[in-house]
Amino acid sequence: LINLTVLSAFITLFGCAKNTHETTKAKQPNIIFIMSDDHATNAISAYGGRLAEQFPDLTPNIDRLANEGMIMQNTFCTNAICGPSRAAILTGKFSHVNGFFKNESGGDFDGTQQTFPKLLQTAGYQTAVIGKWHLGTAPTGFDYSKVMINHGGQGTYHNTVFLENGKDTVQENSFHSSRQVWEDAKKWLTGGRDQEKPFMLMYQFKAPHRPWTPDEQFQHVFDDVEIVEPETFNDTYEGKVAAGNTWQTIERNLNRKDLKVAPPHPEKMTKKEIAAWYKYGNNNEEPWSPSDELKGQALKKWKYQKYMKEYLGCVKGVDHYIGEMLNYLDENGLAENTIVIYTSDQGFYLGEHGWFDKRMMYEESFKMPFLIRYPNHIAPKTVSKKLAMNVDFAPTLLDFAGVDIPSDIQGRSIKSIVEGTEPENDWRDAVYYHYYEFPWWHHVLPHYGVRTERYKLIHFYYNPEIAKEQWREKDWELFDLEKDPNELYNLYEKAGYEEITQQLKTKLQAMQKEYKEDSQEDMMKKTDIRIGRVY
Ligand code: SGN
Ligand code: CA
Repeated sequence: LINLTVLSAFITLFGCAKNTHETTKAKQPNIIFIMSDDHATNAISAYGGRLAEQFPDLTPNIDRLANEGMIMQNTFCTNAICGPSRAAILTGKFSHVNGFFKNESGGDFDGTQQTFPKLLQTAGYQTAVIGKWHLGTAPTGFDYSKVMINHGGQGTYHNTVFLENGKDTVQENSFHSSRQVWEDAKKWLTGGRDQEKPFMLMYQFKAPHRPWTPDEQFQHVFDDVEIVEPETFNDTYEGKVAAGNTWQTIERNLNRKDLKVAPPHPEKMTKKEIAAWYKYGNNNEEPWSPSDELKGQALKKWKYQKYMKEYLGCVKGVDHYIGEMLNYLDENGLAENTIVIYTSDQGFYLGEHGWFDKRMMYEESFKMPFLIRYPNHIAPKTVSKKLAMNVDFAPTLLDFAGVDIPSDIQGRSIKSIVEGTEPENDWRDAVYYHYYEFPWWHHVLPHYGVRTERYKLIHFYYNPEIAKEQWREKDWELFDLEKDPNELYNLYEKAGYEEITQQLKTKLQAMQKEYKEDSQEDMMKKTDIRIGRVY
């Protein structure tokens, strides 16, 4: 009898396992697209670098995705700023095609256009977006949405205001925004969706965005350490076109709000005075210092420490709530049939080149984290150095879901790359970039450029402060990333670089043609244009 029971249990188990395997194969995968705001690869241990060396266990949960799936080392955003990156991700199209090219005063995202969530929804997916959105218009293409709308769509770390399903305004006062987003995601996964259908959830944090405010439990993690400074902390910007004139320096442009220095007697101040207190030192005014003695390099070092401890505290929080999500998938039998992606809308400067913020086409802000896990489809611990862009995300997810990729999508699916089936030499050899928003917030001139595996060519084509409506022919930068990974030496017009410059210009023109880039006149107009929300 015992033997028979064992035998029948064995048969059931075997049969069951076989069945599960077959259904898994046929089933459309679930998708959890996790995105934070301003999280640089340099602050993820799996990517390595100085901070990973100092804190090998900085992001254990994000690292889990690298250990159980693939980490992509060369994924780039096509316009290193929030709304535009999100619009490129949703549509698979560059800013000049999807129409959302700057956060500020460039208008709002046209939600009537084709997006990958809409296409997945049509293909039978349950879709949801929870957390940061920042596209000006209400989300479209989602069965459920709960997105931050206060602070100009940026959301706040506390008392965050959300728009639920495009109609109800909900103020959440109980939790830090990262925890709130987790609570809402869990709620939707557990009781909010149709359990019979595959799902696609966009799980999107505000952190670690300015003003870098960690949740209480992560506020003091870095109190007793001195954060190591980057090699380029004191970049002189010599030979560069625009780097010397930005408003994103650690020394000059971090203000009291960023560094959490409250006025001594707020009760005696008007609202206007309090606002002025916190704004002081913003943009290019006198740098703010906590004391008369703290100036120059000492001030810069002090600000860097404060900034980094809070930034990394926010990163700890994001990582924690990614861990909660991964545990949830494990505990609910969802891990195997769910694709999990982690990325950020763009990178960020963590003191490199003396900066915070992003926008520039230099590696730290141009590069996005991109990690992807899909058990049985993507081999664990794999690393890819292939050149990918954020416009590739939409076609990739459609591809995994077995949905036809519309021909007007400009990115390419990286499915075969992550699955390791892409034939050698069949992939692109360069990526394209174009940034427009000037002068606010950080006085970074508009520029476009091309990056190959080894070189980067950037054109700062317009400077309305010098000459309105005038195309700038000569403001270029060229970097050899192999010899100069820190991008300190502009080689443009240096002897010996004529040929490579010519090749890169030819490549750039070909890409601009392929991607239907605007005319010179229209590019300049996009920088000058002032519609929609004005700062
Ligand atoms: C805010 C920040 C800027 C930041 C932009 C865009 N200032 O305006 O420092 O560059 O957002 O960021 S703040 O004092 O209001 O925080 S983005 O991630 O949304 O593109
Ligand atoms: Ca951002």
